[in-house]
Amino acid sequence: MTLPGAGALEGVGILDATLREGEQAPGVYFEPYVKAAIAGLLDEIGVEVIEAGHPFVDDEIAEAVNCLARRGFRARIAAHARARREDVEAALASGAGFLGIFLCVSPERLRERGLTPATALDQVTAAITLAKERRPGLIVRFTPEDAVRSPVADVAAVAAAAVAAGADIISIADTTGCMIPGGPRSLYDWLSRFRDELQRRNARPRLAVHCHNDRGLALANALDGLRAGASLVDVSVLGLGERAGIVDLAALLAVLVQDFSGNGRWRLEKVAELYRLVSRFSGVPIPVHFPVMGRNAFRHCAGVHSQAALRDPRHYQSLDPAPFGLSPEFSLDHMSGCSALLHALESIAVGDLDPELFTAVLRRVKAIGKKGRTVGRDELGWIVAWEKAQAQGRPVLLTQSA
Ligand code: HCA
Ligand code: CU
Repeated sequence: MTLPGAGALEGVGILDATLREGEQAPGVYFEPYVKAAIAGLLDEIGVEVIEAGHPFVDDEIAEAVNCLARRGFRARIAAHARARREDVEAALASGAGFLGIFLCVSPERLRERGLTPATALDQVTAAITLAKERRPGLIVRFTPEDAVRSPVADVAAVAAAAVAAGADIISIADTTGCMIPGGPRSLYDWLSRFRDELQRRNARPRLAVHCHNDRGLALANALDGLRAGASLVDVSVLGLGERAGIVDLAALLAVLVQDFSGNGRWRLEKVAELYRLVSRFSGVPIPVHFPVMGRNAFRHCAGVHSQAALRDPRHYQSLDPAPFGLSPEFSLDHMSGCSALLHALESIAVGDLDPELFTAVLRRVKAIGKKGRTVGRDELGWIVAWEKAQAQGRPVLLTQSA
């Protein structure tokens, strides 16, 4: 039941990209005032960076980035930009304190755009130099897009030039979610080789990882990235983003706090409110079985599970819901046994039922469960009243309490 500790990860920060990558999920758009509300909660939770949008794309996005940048948050507000003068100008005008510049340096993409590794390097260097000259205090991140499908040495050459031009952070993007921990395409291996290549070029930037979830491995890959020395992880609420999205904020928080001694660094009790807000305004429901924030994430069902988890939830939980302001729950359906029913009856203040009545209630709960739904606390009260009246041969008043 106990898990060996995974060790501490000092200085690991979170970059939340819900407002930028999340808005790239089909049909998702947050009004500027919704962005302000989301950013406010992210700041309270304690993320290090809030990636707020790509100002060059749209005036309303630029305005929203500008408003957030002036809010005086503890978190840095980041603007996204291609490695182009016009994008960098728009990002600088937004007042963001963090600039993320991206360019794909894979041979195929360079060829397609008529670029060579040398011209790409010049383009990145020019964009960073412009940004740093105008705003020396700006934190600049360079992301070689689709880095992991590009030769390590090519990426390192451009990244080292970016660092020489003033980039503070290099973010390694698994743009297509193709990496596999422990497999032939491991982010740990890739990043380790990349760090060596950078060191040979005397570049020691902070490293970040941006992992897409196409294979459902985004979080696992991000943890692999941390193991290889990255110290900033990109996430979004609900993992929202292009296609299958990126790393989910709540799941990463749960792991960092409970498995990597990150306790006290983030205000987890605010996370549920943030998820409700983002789900409502993105129109994307939270899947019931979603880790941490799903309706069923800490809900026990089968009789054997409920019986043991009622004695001690840790028998069937490796995560503690309490820091998120949540607690274990026990569902009532066709799988339920005596323990779950007793617990539910206690929770609606129904005292001891005689054995026949108890059996009748349980039978009915199971019958409802077989119709494919759970029995709520209010419904349980009505069932008890109904079965009691049946047993006493009198009519039931459905408003009467048990
Ligand atoms: C994009 C691609 C990107 C960039 C990440 C970054 C990716 O939508 O622009 O700039 O850090 O996955 O590579 O999200
Ligand atoms: Cu992305």
